[in-house]
Amino acid sequence: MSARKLYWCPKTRAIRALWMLEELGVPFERVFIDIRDANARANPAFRAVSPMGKVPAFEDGTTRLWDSGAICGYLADQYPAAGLAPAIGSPARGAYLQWLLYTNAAIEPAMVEKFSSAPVSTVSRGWGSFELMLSVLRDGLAPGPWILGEKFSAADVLLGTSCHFMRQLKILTDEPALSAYADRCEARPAFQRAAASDVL
Ligand SMILES: N[C@@H](CCC(=O)N[C@@H](CS)C(=O)NCC(=O)O)C(=O)O
Repeated sequence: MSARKLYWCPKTRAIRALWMLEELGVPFERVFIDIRDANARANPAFRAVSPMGKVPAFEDGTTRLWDSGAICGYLADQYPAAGLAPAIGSPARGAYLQWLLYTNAAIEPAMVEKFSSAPVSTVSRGWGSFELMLSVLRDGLAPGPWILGEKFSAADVLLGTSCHFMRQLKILTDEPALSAYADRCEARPAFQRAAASDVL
């Protein structure tokens, strides 16, 4: 039994945590939670780690996290030797944090907007608009190959899964640069191991 437990359900945002753990090669126990089953979501051990009853959630000894961005950021910092986060105090740290948070702060709300017919008010919406979110991401990735340049980081785990999901949802059309980025992310052996094991 590992001190590290990942509460997971296939084909969900939990693949971000899976991919990250594959990048690090850290052992962990995987606990399946069927998010479509109210009884499974009510499991007290799960709810103690994930108050919103959502996956992924991650337990590491007494540390408990229940957001994919927080989990990836935490793991990158816990295992600095893997080099998946610029060190605190390094000039790249700011850009890293910016992009690490971009998925949950802007990409996901913008994806919801894309699927809804609500009128857009770019002033009051933290994510601007779907088009604005995409253009900022496109510009950020222009130097490439990764969001911080030559160095792959935990921010790419977040952004890469977002591009992967947007492609699956067919809302990443006519975006050759973002598509090529998604290809690069999906070609990483750790992503492939995570995707291959993202099944029951
Ligand atoms: N911001 C959270 C969102 C997690 C989330 O909404 N997960 C979905 C699956 S992709 C879930 O568990 N839904 C179950 C429910 O809300 O009942 C994260 O990024 O981890």
